[in-house]
Amino acid sequence: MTLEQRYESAKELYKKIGVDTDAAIDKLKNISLSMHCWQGDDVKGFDQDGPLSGGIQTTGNYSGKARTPEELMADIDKALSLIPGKHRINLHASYAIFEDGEYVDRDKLEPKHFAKWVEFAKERGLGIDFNPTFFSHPKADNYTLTSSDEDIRKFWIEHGKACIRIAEYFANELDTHCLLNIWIPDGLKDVPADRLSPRQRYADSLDQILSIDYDKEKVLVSLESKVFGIGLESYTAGSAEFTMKYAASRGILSLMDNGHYHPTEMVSDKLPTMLLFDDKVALHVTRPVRWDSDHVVRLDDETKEIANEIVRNKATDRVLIGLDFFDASINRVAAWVIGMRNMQKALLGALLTPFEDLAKLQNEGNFTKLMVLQEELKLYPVGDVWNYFCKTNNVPVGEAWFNEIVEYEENVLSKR
Ligand code: RNT
Ligand code: ZN
Repeated sequence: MTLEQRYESAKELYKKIGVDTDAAIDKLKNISLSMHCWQGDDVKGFDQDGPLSGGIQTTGNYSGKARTPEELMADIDKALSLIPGKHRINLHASYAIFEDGEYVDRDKLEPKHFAKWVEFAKERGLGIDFNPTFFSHPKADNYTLTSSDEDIRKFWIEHGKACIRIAEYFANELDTHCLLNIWIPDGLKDVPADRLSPRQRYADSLDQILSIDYDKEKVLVSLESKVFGIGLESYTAGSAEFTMKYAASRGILSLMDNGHYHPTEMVSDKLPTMLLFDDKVALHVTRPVRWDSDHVVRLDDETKEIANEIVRNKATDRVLIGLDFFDASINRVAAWVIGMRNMQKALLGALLTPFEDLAKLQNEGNFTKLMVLQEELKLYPVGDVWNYFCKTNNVPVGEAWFNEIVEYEENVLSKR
C-alpha cells in the first residue's frame, strides 16, 4: 500500500467515529510551536563565557554544539527543515549578537543587538519569542529581581525593561506578537528566615519593569513559576502561587512549565482551569525525569494529555506552546526534531479524537463505554495520518528524517 492509500484507509476508519482527518491536518498545519534556541548550545548564549547558573543544568557532552550565531542558525535551519509546518523561534537575551567587538551588559541591550535574528526570522517567515536572561551572569550569582542589594536589583530591572523594548521590536518587524517570558532562579538552598521580603521585592521589580510603555497587543508578557532549582531546593520566590497571583492581578499571562510542579501534579489538569479564567496561557512543554531535568519531549502520556486539553477546550489559539528542554547527551539537532515532532504528534492525536462523544459518555455516566473507547482509540492509525501530513508538508516521513541528521553530523557537526 502506498502512503496515500494508507491515508485513505485511515480516513475511512476515522470517518466511522465522526472524525474528519482532512480537517485535523488543516488545523495541525496552523499550530505554530515556539522552538527554543537554547537546545542548540546547552543554554550557553553568546554574551558571556561563564558556566550555566540559576539552578538549571544540561548533562552530557555530545560533540558538535553550536558555538557561534552562524552555527546555531544553521542548526536551527536543519531542525526546522525536518519539522512539518510553520513555527516560531524562542530566544534568550543572552543570545545577543554583538558586531565589531562591541559589547554591552544586559541592562543596556538594544534592538540592534538582535538585528541578525530579525533578518534570520524574516527570511524564513518565523515569529520570535523572547526571554530576559536572569542567570549565567556575574550579577546573578545570588539573587536578581529579589535582591536586597538595590544596585543589583536595579541592574536586573533595567534588563527586564530592555527586553520588553526588544520584544516590541521583534513584534513590529515580524508582524506577529512576541511572547516575553520572565523566569528568575531566585531562591534558597536552605530553610528561609523570611519568605515574604524576597517576594515583595520581586513584585515591586516586576511592577517597575512593566511600568514602561509598550504595546500590550504585540508584546505578551508571561511569568513562569518554579518549585526548586539545583542548590535552591528549599525556597523559590517565584512559586506557582506567586506567579499566578501576580499575573492575574497585573493582567499578564502565566507560563506553566510541566517540569516545575511536584511530581504528581499535572499541567494537563491545570490547563482547563487557567483557560476558564485567562484569555491566554503559555506553556513550556518539557519532560521532567524524577526532577526538573529537561529531557527531550517524548510522545508520553502527559504530553498527549496536555495536547488533549488544548484541543478539546478549543484553545489552540489561546495556548502559546513553547518547548523547553536541553539535552547535551544526544545529537542536539535531533533532540529538537524529536521534541517538536512529538508535540505535533500529540496534537494530531488530540485532533483525531471525538471528544464531544467522549464527553457525552462522561456526562451520561457511561464510564464503561468511555473507557472502552479511550483505550481502543489508542490503536487507531494516527501514524498513517501523521505520515501523510509530513509528506504533504514536504518533510521526511517516519524515521527517514534521521538520515539527514546523520549526514549533517558527518559533514557539519563533527567538524566543529
Ligand atoms: C528554568 C526554566 C526556564 C529555562 C529557560 C532557559 O527552569 O524552565 O524556562 O529553562 O528560560
Ligand atoms: Zn521553562
